[in-house]
Amino acid sequence: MLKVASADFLQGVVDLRQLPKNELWEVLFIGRSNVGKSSLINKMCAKRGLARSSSTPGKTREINYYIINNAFYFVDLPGYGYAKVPEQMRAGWRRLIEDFLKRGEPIALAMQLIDSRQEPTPLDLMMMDWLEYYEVPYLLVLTKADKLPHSKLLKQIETYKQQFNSQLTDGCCHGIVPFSIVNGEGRQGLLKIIEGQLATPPSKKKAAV
Ligand SMILES: Nc1nc2c(ncn2[C@@H]2O[C@H](COP(=O)(O)OP(=O)(O)OP(=O)(O)O)[C@@H](O)[C@H]2O)c(=O)[nH]1
Ligand SMILES: [Mg+2]
Repeated sequence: MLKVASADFLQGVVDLRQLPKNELWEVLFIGRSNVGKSSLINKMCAKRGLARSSSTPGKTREINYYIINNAFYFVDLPGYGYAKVPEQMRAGWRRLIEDFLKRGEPIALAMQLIDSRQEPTPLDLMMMDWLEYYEVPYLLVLTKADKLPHSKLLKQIETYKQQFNSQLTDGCCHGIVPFSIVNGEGRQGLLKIIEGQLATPPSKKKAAV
């Protein structure tokens, strides 16, 4: 089982020219503001305060790189969908994220986070379309699983499985996993999947068209 022995903040990136130059494998965390990206990273690393989390949506504005075990990166992407963000910033976000995915750098896995109590938003669906288009292997992670009774959570997973059946069978979606920072649900499973992806990494993506 993959063990997170060390996890350190490396850098925050607002411009792709600032990206780290060494090509280590990346594990990405993607999702709307407040969905729990930074909290999930902290839980995975068992290191409170590593990634800044807060109840103020839109806190993480940069692409934040964390180096894990001196071997691979966790990458916290800026959240989207925060209503108070001006249109100009939204356009900036789109460009940054799409250019980021186009780079052709080695992405071992992306975690697309969605609140377990909610349906995917149009921006979540757009994000998944991008992941499919750029052939990035990804997981749907249903966050804040502790906020749903177990039976409702199972039902929700089933609904998601049906909605994304084609992505699961013919696309790049590797699974749907519930997660909670409160009771630790999903942590071991995610570590196992990350370990598998790092052991047999997907072939490097073709250069962007
Ligand atoms: N109950 C519960 N609360 C959670 C869980 N994960 C995150 N939260 C809470 O949700 C809020 C937002 O979490 P963040 O990790 O800051 O969310 P984020 O996706 O990084 O947000 P941005 O940086 O704004 O994009 C915080 O108040 C967290 O404590 C969870 O599994 N269960
Ligand atoms: Mg954050």
